[in-house]
Amino acid sequence: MKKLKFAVIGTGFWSFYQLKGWPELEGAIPIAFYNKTLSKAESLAKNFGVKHVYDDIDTLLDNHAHELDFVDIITDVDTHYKFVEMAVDAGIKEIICQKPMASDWETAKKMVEKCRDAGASLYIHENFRWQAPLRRVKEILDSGIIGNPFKARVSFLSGFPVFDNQPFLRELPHFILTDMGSHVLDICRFLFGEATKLWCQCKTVNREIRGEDVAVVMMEMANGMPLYAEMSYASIVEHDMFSTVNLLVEGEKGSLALGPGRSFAVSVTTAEGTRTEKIEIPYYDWADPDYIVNHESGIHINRNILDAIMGKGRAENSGEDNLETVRLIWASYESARRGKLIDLKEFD
Ligand code: 89Y
Repeated sequence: MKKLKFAVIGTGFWSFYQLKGWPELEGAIPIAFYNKTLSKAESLAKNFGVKHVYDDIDTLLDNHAHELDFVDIITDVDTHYKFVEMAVDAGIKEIICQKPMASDWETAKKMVEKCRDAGASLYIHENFRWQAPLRRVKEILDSGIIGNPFKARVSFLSGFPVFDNQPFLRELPHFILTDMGSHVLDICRFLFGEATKLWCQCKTVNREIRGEDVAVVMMEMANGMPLYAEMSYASIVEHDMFSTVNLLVEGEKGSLALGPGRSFAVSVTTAEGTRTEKIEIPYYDWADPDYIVNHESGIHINRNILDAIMGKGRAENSGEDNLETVRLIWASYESARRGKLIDLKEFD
């Protein structure tokens, strides 16, 4: 089987897990790494048997653009646009970029437009919706067993010391909605479709960080259903949810719950009673146990993107699709700033 060649742009904390997801699929092989600190790229390159290592992105693109099937951008959010633009200008037609797409709404729109105009496919690596328990939740909702959902709650409540592994998160002027809201709000869209209106309130509980660490978003979905989404890195709760979400969905014929915490238990309650199944997450020696369901989901999203690149299907997380999640993030900040309900038709 021909393996697609790719370059990794950015070899920080997340890149190791992202890279480990690729060999599980056997369809893609990294050939070059870029990082602004060369030593970091070199040590990762040793680990993955990659020969070409750069701290100058222009040289990487000059030397390899002609042979790359795609690039995988895993840098800090404020550099995403720059690297997408450089890859597009170098003629690369398949571009994967980590979430969140960009550090603001205008840049995210510009990124999607840039790729569209150049005929390049942009994929946003928004992996939470690919977590195995959430795929099972979707299957159960689609089966109709709980009937039409009439209200739902999606929660991410955690006190996990996330800043130890990713110190740059402390400095983000907008933290919780860009970092976790990308996941939580994308899951809301994945399970329940688009929202029409939202209201949001944010708080900073941890005084050692620049941005907010708590947000509550109330949405009205296109089908009229109210959806309450909450996310927090300031929570001291019995069942910490890192790094997944908990859910409660109520439908006309029953309800569905995911949780508590990291139990990966999906319970369906109908007039006949409650049936609970535990979703087993396969073991990978490279995955961090604290992030296991999150790291494992990387394999599934990579498979979906790889298939799309090879012309074998549609990628769920295209730039265009993810822009709708980004819209929710920035409409939430706008709502929090103005203390107002936002009509999403008017937020563009
Ligand atoms: O982006 C988040 C994720 O996927 O897991 C943890 C994280 O990196 C920081 O909240």
